[in-house]
Amino acid sequence: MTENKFIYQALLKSISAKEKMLAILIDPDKFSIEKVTDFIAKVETSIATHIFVGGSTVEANVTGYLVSEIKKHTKLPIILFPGDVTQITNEADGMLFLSLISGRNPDYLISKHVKAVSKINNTRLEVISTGYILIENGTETSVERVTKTQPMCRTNIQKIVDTAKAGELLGMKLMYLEAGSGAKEAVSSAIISSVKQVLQIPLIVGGGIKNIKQLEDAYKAGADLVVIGTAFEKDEAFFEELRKLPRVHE
Ligand code: 1GP
Repeated sequence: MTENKFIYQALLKSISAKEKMLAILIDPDKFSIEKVTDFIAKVETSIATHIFVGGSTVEANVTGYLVSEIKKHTKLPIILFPGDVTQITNEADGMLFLSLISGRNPDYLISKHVKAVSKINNTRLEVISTGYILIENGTETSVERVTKTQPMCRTNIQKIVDTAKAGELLGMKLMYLEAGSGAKEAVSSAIISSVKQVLQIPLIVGGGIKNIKQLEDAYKAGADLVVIGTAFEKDEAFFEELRKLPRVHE
């Protein structure tokens, strides 16, 4: 395994230039491969800066093929956002090495990571240690079901802040506030801004963001990178709106 830090360095550079980032999440389980060319052409003309690939339940070997097809059509960094060890593939550029620090299931805090090492050793992926915090959104999410963990209470902001800070103190390089795919309520601005105030590391926010207003609100509250998946699966016209947004935010 080689040590490369291009993706992370570029992320830090964008943050210092006050550029906000947007990752389009492609869930191999919900995405039909025939759509790749058209879909990525739209991603390319939007303000998207990254492509994330992953899902809670994905059949083994599907991810590698999908990533290689996506790669034929874009130079954007493709980053794995794996729900499981089976989703790790050398076809991607990087991987979020997620530890579900909102939960107390040792499998998702460390066990799966140990199992992943032999696979990662055979890749050139840039592996980025990421604290993953699931926040309640009004309905049960697949992350909850699959990981058998409770999300954090959205009104206990201090606990969410302390959890994020604990992750940073443990050496995590990114923090991801997650409301869950298709969430009814996205992570609130109050949570985002409170967490942002205590963190030095970049902040990712995702789950339930469906329109420009919510995207702008997340950026204003302090999200450095926003992840959107479901809104594009449902309505690719959303890409059109994204062409109008400026990349630089004060
Ligand atoms: C899910 O945060 C991501 O893990 C994106 O959520 O699908 O609701 O955009 P959506």
